[in-house]
Amino acid sequence: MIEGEELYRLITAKPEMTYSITHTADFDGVGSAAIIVNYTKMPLDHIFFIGYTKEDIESAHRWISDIRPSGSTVIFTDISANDTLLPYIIRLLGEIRSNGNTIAWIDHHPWSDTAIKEIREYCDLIICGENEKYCAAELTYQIMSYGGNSAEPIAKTAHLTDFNLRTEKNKGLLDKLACTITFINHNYSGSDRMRELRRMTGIVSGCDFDNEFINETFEAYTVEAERNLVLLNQNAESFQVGRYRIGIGYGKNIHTNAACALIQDKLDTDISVMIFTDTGQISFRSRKGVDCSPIARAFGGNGHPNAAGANPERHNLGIEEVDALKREIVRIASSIYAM
Ligand SMILES: [Mn+2]
Repeated sequence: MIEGEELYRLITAKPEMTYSITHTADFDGVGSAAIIVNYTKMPLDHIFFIGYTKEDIESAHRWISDIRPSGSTVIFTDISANDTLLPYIIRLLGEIRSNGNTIAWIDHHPWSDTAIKEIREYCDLIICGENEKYCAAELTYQIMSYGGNSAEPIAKTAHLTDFNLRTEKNKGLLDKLACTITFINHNYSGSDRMRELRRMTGIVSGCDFDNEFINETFEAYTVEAERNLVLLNQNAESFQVGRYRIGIGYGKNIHTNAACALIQDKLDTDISVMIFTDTGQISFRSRKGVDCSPIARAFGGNGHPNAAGANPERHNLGIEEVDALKREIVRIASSIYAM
């Protein structure tokens, strides 16, 4: 094991031998990589963005296998390791490790004891487990701030987005950043998606949140989202499960928070569920005091008590598949909450 300061010295001394694998879906993931870039000036094409599916872990594995780094440092940020993914993660870490690289893993999601025990074996530095105070970007910043506080605005902004601390004053900025990332993830795929996310990360690394690229991408999102929110408003429906009212809607190209907020506002739900028909992602949000994460875990996902997600390996869902999924969500929720 190494200390944070040693990691900082290692990667700032050798930015060209530093690699970042980070979460694709939100500002915490992008911000974590941006903080590393802020201090190291590492090349942007050394960043790889993934979600929480087996395919994602395998694509990161192919990326690393092609590069074959040795004597380098690979930092995972904001990536949750659930038990379903564990065998794929272990294989990836095994390969990185066998080439004499250093591995750091910085996360704030709940992990199982098995995941912690097994992944720890492969890591030189590991911060993991549910963290009620800090998101991944803040944990990354705490390590990197040996080099000063130049990335503080990134860490602070990530905290506000990840803990959903929107206010009248900051929501313009938070929504813009979150929705820009949503737009890139939904409208690009493969190497195009990587290119756009790296570009965004480069901009964010300079704390330039009012950048033209971000503003224009957000504008494009807004145009699309207006149409998509109208459709969601039409299809969202609610189910009474035990003492909770659960709202479920479907659609695509909408930021999860916006989609779930619409479902909650329309149907006065305790738990709101959004099914993304293109990616197959299922997102859960719940009122304070209601823990929605067990449903996500039942679908092989993970998350926090009030914000969780799962990504069953199905894409481009048709209406029958959406209906079947809704029935399955209600059935699973009944077994969790009914009493
Ligand atoms: Mn996060």
